[in-house]
Amino acid sequence: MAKSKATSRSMDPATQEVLRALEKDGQAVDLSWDRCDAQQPQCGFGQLGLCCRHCAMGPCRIDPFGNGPKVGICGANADVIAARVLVRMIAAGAAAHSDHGRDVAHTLLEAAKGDSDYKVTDVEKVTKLAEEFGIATEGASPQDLARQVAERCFSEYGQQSGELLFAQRAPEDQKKRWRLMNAMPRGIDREIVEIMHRTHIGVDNEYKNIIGQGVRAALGDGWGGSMCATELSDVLFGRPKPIRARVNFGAMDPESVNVIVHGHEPTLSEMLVAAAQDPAIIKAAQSKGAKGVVLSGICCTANEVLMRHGMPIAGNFLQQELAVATGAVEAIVVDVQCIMPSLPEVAKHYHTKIVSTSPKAKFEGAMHIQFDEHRAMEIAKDILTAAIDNFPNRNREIVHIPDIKNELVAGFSTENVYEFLGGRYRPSYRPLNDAVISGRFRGACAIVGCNNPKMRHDEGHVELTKELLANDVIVVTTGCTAIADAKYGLLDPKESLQHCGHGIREVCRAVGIPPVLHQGSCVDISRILVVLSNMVKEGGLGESIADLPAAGAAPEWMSEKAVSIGFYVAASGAYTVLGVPFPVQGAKNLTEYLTNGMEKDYGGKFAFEPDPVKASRLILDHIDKKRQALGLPAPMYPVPYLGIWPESQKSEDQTKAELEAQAKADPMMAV
Ligand code: BF8
Ligand code: SF4
Repeated sequence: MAKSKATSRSMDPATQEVLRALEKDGQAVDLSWDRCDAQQPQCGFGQLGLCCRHCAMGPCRIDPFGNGPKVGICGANADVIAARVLVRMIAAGAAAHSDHGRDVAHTLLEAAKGDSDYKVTDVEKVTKLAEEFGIATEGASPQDLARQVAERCFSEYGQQSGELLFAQRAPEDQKKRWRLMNAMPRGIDREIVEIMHRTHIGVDNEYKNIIGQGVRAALGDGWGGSMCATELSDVLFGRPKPIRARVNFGAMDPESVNVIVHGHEPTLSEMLVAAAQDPAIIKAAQSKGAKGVVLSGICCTANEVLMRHGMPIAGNFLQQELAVATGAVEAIVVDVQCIMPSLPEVAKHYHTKIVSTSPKAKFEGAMHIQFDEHRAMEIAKDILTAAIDNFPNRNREIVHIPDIKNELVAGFSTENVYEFLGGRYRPSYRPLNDAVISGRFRGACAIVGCNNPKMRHDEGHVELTKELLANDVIVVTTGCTAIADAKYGLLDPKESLQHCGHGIREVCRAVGIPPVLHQGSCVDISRILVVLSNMVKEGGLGESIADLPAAGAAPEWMSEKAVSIGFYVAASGAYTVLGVPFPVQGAKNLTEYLTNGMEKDYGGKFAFEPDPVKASRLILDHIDKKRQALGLPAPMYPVPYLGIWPESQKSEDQTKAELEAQAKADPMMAV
């Protein structure tokens, strides 16, 4: 028998188990890993960013070895070609996030008009947003405020000049840089359109200028479209609160109708959660011989509903086809983004119905039940009924749900992060800053992003997270990274502690939070931007995000949205380490700029490093450099990787004695 590929494809035991079961059955299900193998060797020109098909004189390609053409037919050189390709990725990514935000604004507007099944849930938040937008709040009803806030957000999309409102949340120093670089976003849509204009043949032919517009559009995503999506979702569905949940395939139930929500927008899935609790729906499921309906999720729709309702997560991006292959899923309900077109094809081997719901995202072979917020509850029930009716079609002989699941705590928002780290009696960012200043936390890192079949599933996320925790770097996370880390217990307040250094362990133990804070879906990386800005404003850690001992990482990224995220994170001042390089390495000047020169302009820059341990060293070196620049001490406790601090490390014994003394003096170990 051929050697199993399961172990090399994924580090997740549940994923491996389904892969092995498929191999054993000799089932001809084509998976992303198989298709990735079939694509090898992948085009070197594409990987290096050296091909262009922006006009019909082309396609053109540049010889990376200098033996063939050095420019395209129009004369564009490698730097221009690669920069154009890259910023078009930003345009697509920023468009995807921002359009999601626009849809949430639309839903809020309809809710405010009392014209749909949705309502304004978080009155405090909508009032705060109204104040931030300069809207008069006195005497105004929550609906009225919500309407004005939604309309104001809409106008941010179409604004032609000026500066985005949410971008004002950034530290002054960062805003100054953006203005100086002409990178302050004027309007969310405008910057995306301008990328498309500038990358048309014969327009912008200077690579740094092209990247400048990419930065501007990406900032319009992070500090605009994504932030709208996050903030308005909070208004509609409530701010997340720390909540327990389960993750991985074992969260599904072999005796129940399993429905998976997959994609990105929370609107329909919020309704599905409510509909699944309807006694009539449960009764209908029971009438077909099922125990009930179990709703779980994949990708960011899952993260949205997890954050607010503790809905279980079935898996992350690379698990979507395998969820079908458990044979136990009656329906996968999809909306937009990161949904593999292969799903209906995989589903042909099983009874699973793929139900598309967005007019923007249809799939050949899927059942389409179009979402309409005016009839949201009715549609949610229709979908669940279709799934329930499909239950008797399940082939029980092939059902294989790995009995593997983990506990996690999610639900950290910009607001409650400081409540936790600040304690109930002094909710501010001060204690968090003090923990960093004292060296109890060496620094902070945001680890985010996708899975990519070019890399061993989850390994980049999990290994990098573990390395950083061991070195007392607190981690914030979103998206598929959060799901990956959760599967290994890193979001479980107890189980995770074994991976942490002394500093993080004592804080997390005292306040009862995990050392990896799940902040939501990928649009919720906007929460991380606000947390970082608030840390700067709190004082003692420099004048801008670029001064913080902090970094960002996307170990397994694959989507264009991740390119936009990478750019708004780096251009907001954070050192950003990518496990998969941007397709630019054939363009020498551009690569040098992204990995070095752009730091001078924006405060942050990129590094490409697929090895998670090496990536952690880059991040720790960066954090240490920033600590040193701020005049901060060495990490408080011994850490496995010393970086620049070998001289000042205390011995393990010293630390132990100190810890014991401290525990006696203050059992709560106040930060
Ligand atoms: O927006 S991390 S694979 S699911 S793109 Fe997609 Fe990547 Fe997952 Fe969320 Ni984000
Ligand atoms: Fe070739 Fe220039 Fe056309 Fe690109 S824009 S395909 S490099 S001629």
